[in-house]
Amino acid sequence: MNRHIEIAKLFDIPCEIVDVKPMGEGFINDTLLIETPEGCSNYILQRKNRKVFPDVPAMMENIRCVTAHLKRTVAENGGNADKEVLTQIPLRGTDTLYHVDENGEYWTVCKFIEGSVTHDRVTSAELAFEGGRGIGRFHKLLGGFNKPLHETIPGFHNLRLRFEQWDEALANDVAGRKASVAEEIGWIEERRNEIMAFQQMIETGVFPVRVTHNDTKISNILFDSENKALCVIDLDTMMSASIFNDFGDAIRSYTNTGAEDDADLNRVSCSLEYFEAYTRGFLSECGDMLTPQELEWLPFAGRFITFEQVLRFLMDYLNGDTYYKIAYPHHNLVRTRAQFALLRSQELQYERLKSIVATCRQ
Ligand code: ADP
Ligand code: GN1
Ligand code: MG
Repeated sequence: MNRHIEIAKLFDIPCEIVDVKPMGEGFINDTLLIETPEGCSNYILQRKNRKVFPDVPAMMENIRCVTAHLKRTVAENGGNADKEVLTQIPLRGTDTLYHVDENGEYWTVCKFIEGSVTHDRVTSAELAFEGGRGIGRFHKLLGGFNKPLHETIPGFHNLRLRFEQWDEALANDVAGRKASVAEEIGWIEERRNEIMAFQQMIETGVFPVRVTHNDTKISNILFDSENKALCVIDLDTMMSASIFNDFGDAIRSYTNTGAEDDADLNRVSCSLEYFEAYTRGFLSECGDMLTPQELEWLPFAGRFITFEQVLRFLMDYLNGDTYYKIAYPHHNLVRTRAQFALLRSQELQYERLKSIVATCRQ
């Protein structure tokens, strides 16, 4: 029997399992579809990336607490908790949300949300608005959540830590690629002070610590068949941090007129139309709960997280491509350049971004 079917059968799935097939486009985990007969729900099987998530049990505990809270609040607000919130499935006869195989690999199962679609990029302002509304609503629903979460990837969006890793990568130059990317290294170094000044503000408590998703790119939200935001997925990186991680990563993803790894840099830019649409959608749901300081710094969030992504892709290239899945040899360098083009576009249009946020606040 297919080994994935055997693993799927360990979970509390109340139907026959017909097949398990690869699906999804994530860079981190392996995602498979568990097919069941007509009339039964399908499921998602995931092998969680142990290198990226050193403590999968703690991560699944975070997901258990967050989804329980979301299901309660969605139901209280008259929504459909089954479609709007991920349902994790435990191992048969237990409440354990993961299986560890003979190689020490971690596996999890959640319900497949039928009728949903995902997008890799924005194709209309309406879609950007909906994405913003979906993430804004997610924050609104989590507003009353006050359980401490495990920090499953320490310092995930902490640029102080990222610069420490960066300095180490440069010093070690393990893949021998440093000399060939001198210009790209300059992009990072020229911005170190400005980025660290913002990091310092975060550390000194100018902004509240919230429950954040930390990976709000467009492929991590399901839309319904009419492209209305349905369910936020990929909850692996849920932790306590600042709102800028979620707004910023979404801006990085939703405003890009090109692909995240576009080889044609002429296609890459920050669309003001999509920026405005996303911001409107986001603030329509959670604008009321943000502080004046958070609102003031929202326009910088996209630059902060896009900068971080340039650094992380280039660092992975310097480290010999050990973190992100790559599709071809210099993929991480292509990603670096494409994300830098997006960062430059945000920098050049920064005054416009600020005035758009100011207008959307009214
Ligand atoms: P990764 O961490 O590798 O990005 P994700 O959890 O984001 O993995 O899943 C990868 C893709 O699988 C998603 O972008 C989405 O298309 C699909 N997917 C994941 N979970 C579900 C679900 N519960 N229902 C429907 N599709 C899903
Ligand atoms: C990864 O898991 P996925 O594909 O949704 C990464 C994000 C990056 C993103 C870039 C845990 O997201 O931080 O922003 O790729 N996730 C992790 O596309 O590192
Ligand atoms: Mg994902």
